Amino acid sequence: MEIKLVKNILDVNDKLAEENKTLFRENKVTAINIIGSPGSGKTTLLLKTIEALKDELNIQVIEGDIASSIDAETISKKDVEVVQINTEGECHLDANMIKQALKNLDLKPGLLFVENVGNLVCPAEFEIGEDFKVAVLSIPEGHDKPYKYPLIFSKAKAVVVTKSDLLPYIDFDMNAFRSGLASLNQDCRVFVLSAKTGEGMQEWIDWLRQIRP
Ligand SMILES: Nc1nc2c(ncn2[C@@H]2O[C@H](COP(=O)(O)OP(=O)(O)O)[C@@H](O)[C@H]2O)c(=O)[nH]1
Ligand SMILES: [Mg+2]
Repeated sequence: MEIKLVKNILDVNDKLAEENKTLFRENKVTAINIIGSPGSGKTTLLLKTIEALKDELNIQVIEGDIASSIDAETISKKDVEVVQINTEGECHLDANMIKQALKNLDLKPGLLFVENVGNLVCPAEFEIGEDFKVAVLSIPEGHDKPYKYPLIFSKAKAVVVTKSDLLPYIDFDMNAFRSGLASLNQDCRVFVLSAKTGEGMQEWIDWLRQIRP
């Protein structure tokens, strides 16, 4: 009985996610669902990405947090359109939340970044109509995360390994990380970068310039 209920919830979610996707197609929007732990560097990565691309592409942002509008306020300082969703306890964004947020966004052809609630588990389970999932993993979290949280690493189109400036101080085994990821997902791009120093950012930016649904 309980299993049936969970399946129904996901069925309804998937239907709404398809509606969101249709809206993205109609408006020539590439939607990117950014998923990573709290503090992994998602907002900082977005800020640097916006700085690099906003003169050549329309960029819009949906921020998901359990509470507060801190991240939306930070993003709006970059002069891009941003909507904050407060999930009030839910550990992930779902398709209905995105559908409601889209009522407050005047979609423009370009990139829509969705910063999901900080969490490596639940956000991976809920489609929101995105074109791609991008996982963000910071060096201090450790190289074992693909082994422990396989779902997000198997679904991600790309993994951004952030805070590479901390590599000299932390025992992060890049080979172990890469082989863990490769065992789950052979087509995944990996970007190792520091939003702080700018090292490795160019490759990520160039990838964003050319990705299309
Ligand atoms: N050393 C270093 N710190 C970073 C980097 N990116 C983000 N941070 C810091 O990590 C903390 C969390 O970053 P934030 O972007 O808010 O993470 P979020 O919770 O995933 O959105 C902040 O103190 C950032 O300044 C980085 O590339 N290198
Ligand atoms: Mg954030």
